[in-house]
Amino acid sequence: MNTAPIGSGAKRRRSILLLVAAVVLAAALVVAGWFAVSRDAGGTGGPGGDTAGVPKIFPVPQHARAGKGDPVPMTGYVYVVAPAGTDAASTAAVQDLVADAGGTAEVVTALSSPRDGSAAIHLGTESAMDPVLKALQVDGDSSVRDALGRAEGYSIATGQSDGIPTAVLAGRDNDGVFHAVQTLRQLLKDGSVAPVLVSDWPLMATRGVIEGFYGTPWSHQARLDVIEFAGAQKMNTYIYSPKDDPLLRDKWRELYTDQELEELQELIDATAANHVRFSYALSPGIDVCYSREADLEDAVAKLESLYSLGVRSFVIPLDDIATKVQCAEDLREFGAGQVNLAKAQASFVNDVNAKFISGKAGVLPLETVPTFYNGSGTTPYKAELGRALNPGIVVQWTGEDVVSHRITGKSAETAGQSYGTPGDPRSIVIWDNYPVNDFSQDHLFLAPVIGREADLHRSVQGIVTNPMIQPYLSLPAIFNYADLSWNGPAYQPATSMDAALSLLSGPEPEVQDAVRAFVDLNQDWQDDELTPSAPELRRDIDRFWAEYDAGKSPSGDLKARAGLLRKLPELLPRMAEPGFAQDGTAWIAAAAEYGRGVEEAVTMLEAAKRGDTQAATAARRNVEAALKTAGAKTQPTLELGVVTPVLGNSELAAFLERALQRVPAA
Ligand code: LTM
Repeated sequence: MNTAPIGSGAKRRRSILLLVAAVVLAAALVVAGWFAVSRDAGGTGGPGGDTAGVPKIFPVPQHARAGKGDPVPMTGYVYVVAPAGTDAASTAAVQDLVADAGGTAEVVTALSSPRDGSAAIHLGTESAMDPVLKALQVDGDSSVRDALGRAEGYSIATGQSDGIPTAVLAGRDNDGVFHAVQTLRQLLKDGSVAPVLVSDWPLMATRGVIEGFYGTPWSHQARLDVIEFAGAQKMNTYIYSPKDDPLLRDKWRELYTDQELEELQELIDATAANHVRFSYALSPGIDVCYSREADLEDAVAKLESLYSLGVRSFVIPLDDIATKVQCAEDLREFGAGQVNLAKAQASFVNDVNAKFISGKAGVLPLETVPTFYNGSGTTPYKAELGRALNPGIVVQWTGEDVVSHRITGKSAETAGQSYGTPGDPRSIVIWDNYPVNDFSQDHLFLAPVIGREADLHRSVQGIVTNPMIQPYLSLPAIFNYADLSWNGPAYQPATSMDAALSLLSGPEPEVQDAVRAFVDLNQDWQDDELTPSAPELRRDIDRFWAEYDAGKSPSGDLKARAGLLRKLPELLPRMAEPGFAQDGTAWIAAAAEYGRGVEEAVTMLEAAKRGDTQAATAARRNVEAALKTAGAKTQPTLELGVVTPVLGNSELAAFLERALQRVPAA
């Protein structure tokens, strides 16, 4: 499908990000759960005292409390104090924030004699920020020390320094500084930063997106947009692994053309600017001969070509391939059977590790996806892989199932043991197959991420989401995963989803309602207990029939919802993220048609009740026409041809059918 962007990326993205402050206010309170399965609204702010006046922040920080003193104004003259070596992207982002707030930013490396009426934002890493933290009297705060002692941690404090209102953004490292800026964006409200003390760090080291689905790979622009979105939500990983990119799989030996390298370079640069690591995944398993020197050399040459573009993270996925070795050399060297497949794969991946990864400064540990990548219990394959694979190599694992409804820490721990050796469990990254829809390309999965245990960070190195073929429709789930992986115990699915939808919708109330009505129609993810299909619509339909059958005049909720659905094609393109509507064109058109059909069905039922056969017959024809149009095949796919977009569990079609049965043709 066409996933090309609408409008100018940077401008559009900025407008989305500026809405964060409005978004976060929309979040409601909830009860925290051991499992992140609650669909109630939830809270944010983290422990650590009074949060009155502190805007909601997503991902929920570890500590956030109201600070002393006055807000720091951003509407006047603002010094952006960035000592030499401060992350350039963070400094530029702060400048933009000040400009967007209506202020004038001057970037300086140190502050002396600030002008009257000015304010300052200091940003930089720990030691450079120490004097300001001291001036604001938070240098001894235990939460600040905690944050600045952890990778990617940061603290934001406000107060008076050098005689002017001041905010400090101190990071443990440059990633931490960048994360602090993302939080600052959410703290900025009505032109000033509320007095706060935020101390924050991620609970998972790896947080991100794996473009790992079958179907049309994302467009270049979509990748750039998702990477920027992920960085703004404090994710740090984008794994480039689309199944239908021939140069990653079928033609894995082929090197990229100069033009392809240029495009990749742009992506790699974008990830760096957004403090997201670009991880390159080469999948040679389709026809690799694990013991053939030439194949090893080809794999290393391909990885080298990416290394020279600046990539420092690599994966060798071996999923969805033959479950036995395929060439005569491998049969001779390792023998047949799954244990020997594990031996052959471990030998190949170890060789890539030895020949390519080891000895290269700054390259992260190699990752692989085993051919048997789900289930936690031991098997002869896993035991052999665990024994033979270099212990430093990380395994990606999908949970107990390929698409796992629930993932627990216990199960992840067991998987670590099964893919490791006794006493030395392997480091696991969860490849989470939600909201991926390649196995159900007529559906969209817009339900919040649920069923992932809040304490998963204790058992795994990280989690990456495998998204839908539709990049922009995947943003709500990506937002959820960012929250879940940063601070699992504070993650509340409904609250996080509500914040995501507000952010993506933008400020118009009618658009916000329309987005939620559309999202309600696309909740149906395999397990009705976890993700009840179209709950709001079902409530309105049930109420309609109850009232109608009782001879009462139906309350109108269903009709109002139908009217909103009919207007979706007009309303959803007005979202702050217009890619959402473009991705969903076929589903939106079908929903609008069903909306029209429901309105006609209500008219038909009412006409029939009062004995107006002529009006009922006319409306009946319209209902039939809507059913037909909504059921048309309109969604192109890569391998399945054009399919009918399905909404939820077809509740709308079922309602129309039921209404038609009530009013037989005259
Ligand atoms: O999940 C893994 C490791 N591999 C594939 C994915 O590429 C695919 O997107 C998902 C969902 O269909 N299932 C897989 O087996």
